[in-house]
Amino acid sequence: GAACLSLPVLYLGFGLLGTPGVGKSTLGKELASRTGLTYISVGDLAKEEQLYDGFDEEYECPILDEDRVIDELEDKMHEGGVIIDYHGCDFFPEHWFHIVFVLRTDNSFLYDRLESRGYKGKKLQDNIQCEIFQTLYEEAMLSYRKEIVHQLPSNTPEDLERNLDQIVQWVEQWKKDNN
Ligand code: DAT
Repeated sequence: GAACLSLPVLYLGFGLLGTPGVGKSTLGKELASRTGLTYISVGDLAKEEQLYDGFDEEYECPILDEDRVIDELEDKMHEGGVIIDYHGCDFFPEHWFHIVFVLRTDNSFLYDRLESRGYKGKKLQDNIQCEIFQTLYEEAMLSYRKEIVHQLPSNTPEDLERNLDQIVQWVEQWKKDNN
């Protein structure tokens, strides 16, 4: 298949984190197509495989069954070459990731993106607060060695292009150093 055209990417695990709406799936999918890495959205996976354990009445959403998510992903993470997209990370095993990027978006941009996604009321406010308080950046800094956690601005299409260029370059270097 097409994957044979690129060098195998040994054991590279890659975390793409941040508040909903910051641009994880946009960046992750484009990165996958430029690097040959596999993009996995934990949210989508949970939906497809129904990896849930109960229902959160306050937020009106199913509660992720973290143990089953880990079971489901463990083999893929050991094969490597995977980009994992999720907002949180405190339940992922530390050895999964060689590098973690936390995307950051200014309030005004994020507000518009979440509103046009249909978020309103408490859900909208809580997600904006999550970004203001840099909750997910701090979670990443507590969950992984600080040296592997990087913040990237994700406000504009120019940011997206710059982030793509920078990460593609990093991945290319990683392949050279590790194969
Ligand atoms: P996430 O996966 O983090 O929830 P997304 O990739 O679905 O976010 O992006 C949310 C919306 O914002 C979507 O309409 C695309 C847009 N977007 C993403 N990154 C952007 C950027 N750097 N500049 C402008 N818009 C962006």
